[in-house]
Amino acid sequence: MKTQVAIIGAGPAGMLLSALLDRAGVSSVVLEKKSREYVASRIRAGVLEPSTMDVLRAAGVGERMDREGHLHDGSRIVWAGRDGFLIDCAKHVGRQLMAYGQTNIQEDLFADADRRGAQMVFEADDVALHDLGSEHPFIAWKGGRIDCDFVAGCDGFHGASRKAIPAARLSEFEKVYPFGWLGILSETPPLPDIIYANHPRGFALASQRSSRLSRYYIQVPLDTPLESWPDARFWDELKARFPRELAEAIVTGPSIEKSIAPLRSYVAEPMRYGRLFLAGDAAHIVPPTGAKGLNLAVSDVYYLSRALVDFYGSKSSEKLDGYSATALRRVWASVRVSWYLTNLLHRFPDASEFDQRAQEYELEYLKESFHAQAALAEQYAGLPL
Ligand code: FAS
Ligand code: PHB
Repeated sequence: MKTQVAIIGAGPAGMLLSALLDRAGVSSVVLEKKSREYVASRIRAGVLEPSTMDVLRAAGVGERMDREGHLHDGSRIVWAGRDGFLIDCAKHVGRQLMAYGQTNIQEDLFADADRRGAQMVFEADDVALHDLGSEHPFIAWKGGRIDCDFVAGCDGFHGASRKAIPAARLSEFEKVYPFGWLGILSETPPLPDIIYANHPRGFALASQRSSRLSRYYIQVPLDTPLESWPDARFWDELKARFPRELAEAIVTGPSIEKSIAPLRSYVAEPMRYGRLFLAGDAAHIVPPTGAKGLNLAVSDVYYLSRALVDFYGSKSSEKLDGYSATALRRVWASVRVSWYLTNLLHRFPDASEFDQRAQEYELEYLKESFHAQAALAEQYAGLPL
């Protein structure tokens, strides 16, 4: 098999790259380790930055998002039993955010791929990357071989791509947080806003997937067994962390999905090795506190697709040579604000009452200061592409 770009991973980064390249006449093949059903069933992100909406529309997969997604002026932060403040992106940035689940985006990307007859290989075992330093790299797996000009490593944090880069050529920056997020999905009407809660008992988040599908999270210790959180206990703890009038408005119901995700910040530099380009979680991970993970995958793919199209269109490799530095500027901006919000909103195991007070007074300052809110809204909405 031969193609111009071999894409490893059929998550949002890989499938969006396939769509953008196809629209520009650049051929690609997507190689995915798991089954299509498995990839399509994952419950993950839920909040889209304005630039993500723009890129999805440009890729021809924004129609259902615009029809079914919910626009929000921003997300709210509450603490100390009060109604807090809105991170008002509409006011400070002039753009709204979209609540639309990554699961839906994955479905939309697969439906688009079927419509355009995209080449995808699922359940590809033992994917290995070869000759990345040459002009003729290739990918081998149990089912065959793909000869290509470029390899896009879109295979997530645990994928094969980043591991194909010699350790001496990679700088890694990591911070692991001493807690996780226990998330549930329930077929209940959500609260109207996306709300982050700082509470001495721990962080909580109220979000949504549709008018009949709610997504909630609470911070839990890292060694928490999932079975120690029956639904009733989850709902009690979630309500205990929100101000009373919000807690009373939460509609409870049976969970249809429940899982615990660890939190880490991670960046690998550079996001390129020879003819291999990393995009999305393959290159970086952020704690979901800033709703950045999926949005960064989209911005990486926007930059990488533009660089590849330039190479094939005008034979210029300038954008390819600048890809890593360009993507990393936006990556580090998102990594920093996600780290900042994680420290501001969570109760660390070794936190004292002083630490809690300091968090609450930083929140008071944010509530009172126009400039502080403008700076936070600008970062939460995501820097322009
Ligand atoms: P993905 O991990 O989505 O996709 C990578 C794909 O590569 C997968 O399908 C995988 O099977 C495949 N793959 C792996 N190894 C391979 C190999 N060797 N060969 C071939 N294929 C291989 N972000 C938010 O903004 N908000 C959230 O609430 C949120 N919650 C999350 C919860 C969990 C449990 C996880 C893991 C992530 C969460 N994220 C969240 C981040 C998430 O949305 C990612 O940022 C997003 O999926 C990144 O997309 P990709 O880079 O495509 O990576
Ligand atoms: C979600 O809806 O899953 C969500 C919302 C905001 C976040 C993280 C996750 O910061």
